Amino acid sequence: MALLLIVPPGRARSLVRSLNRHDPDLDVRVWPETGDREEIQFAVTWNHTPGALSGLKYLKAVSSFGAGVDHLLRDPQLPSVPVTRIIYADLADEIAEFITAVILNHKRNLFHHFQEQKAGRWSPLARKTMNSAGILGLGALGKPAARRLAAAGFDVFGWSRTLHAIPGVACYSGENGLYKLLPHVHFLVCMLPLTQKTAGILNARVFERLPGGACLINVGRGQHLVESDFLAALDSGRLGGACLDVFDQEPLTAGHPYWGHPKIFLTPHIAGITDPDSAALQIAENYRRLIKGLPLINRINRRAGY
Ligand code: OXD
Repeated sequence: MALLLIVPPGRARSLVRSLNRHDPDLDVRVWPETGDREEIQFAVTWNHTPGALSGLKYLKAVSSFGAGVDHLLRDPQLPSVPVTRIIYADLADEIAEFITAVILNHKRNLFHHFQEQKAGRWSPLARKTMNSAGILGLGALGKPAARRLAAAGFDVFGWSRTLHAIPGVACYSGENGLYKLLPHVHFLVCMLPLTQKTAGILNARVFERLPGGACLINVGRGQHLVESDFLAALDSGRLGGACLDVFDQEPLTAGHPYWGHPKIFLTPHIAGITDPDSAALQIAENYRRLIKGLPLINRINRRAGY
């Protein structure tokens, strides 16, 4: 029985090292060196080439090497086996910290003042009166972010497919719920999984309901955002700024209008970076469970898409 890794080359070595530390008996193979494909029962992938898993006759489960599983589910030849993902408290904390940092920077005009410093100008700006945040997606990552922003003194609103109850967070669900929440939020944070229902959810209908000058933070997926609507909302002032951590195509293509846009702060998908050691712990655990026929941890609902 073997475990196959199809992960970016820069991440494979440390993941193998951590897996071997957690379980020295694991037979780990790194794509494309699969060895005997009939021995592979568990695969861990990040953005694998569609079809890469289809010839694995005895595959019993697949894990995403990350929190999102959209890259797996878009493979039309994905074998019909359980799918899991990597999620742990420190990752949720890291993402909540990133969102809080971006929000506080925007509110306190720190990016502006850094630009002014570079230009040798002394131009003080008072903090913005932006005191509310709306989190789209209240799963394992969204909830801690909502709690952290509430603890930082923001009025926090949350939206999800099914209604949640989180102390200190005004929760909404459904399309009507989304439209009710939007006028209240100065910072709109997308933490949704990418599914057929959420693709393109950040569109003109949403932007026009936000208060003028609101700030968008997207740590979900690039495909959540309708680019033309987004650029129009920035140009009209409906959106006063945005932080994008995720893009349709990663790395973001050279010459893309986002790179030089004065209202966009962009980061290269670093809001939360899967730690190989924490990932290895979960992968090794699920591998053990697979062998023993026990339920897998962090299993997703393939039909729901997350
Ligand atoms: C993700 C990740 O799913 O980086 O975006 O884990």
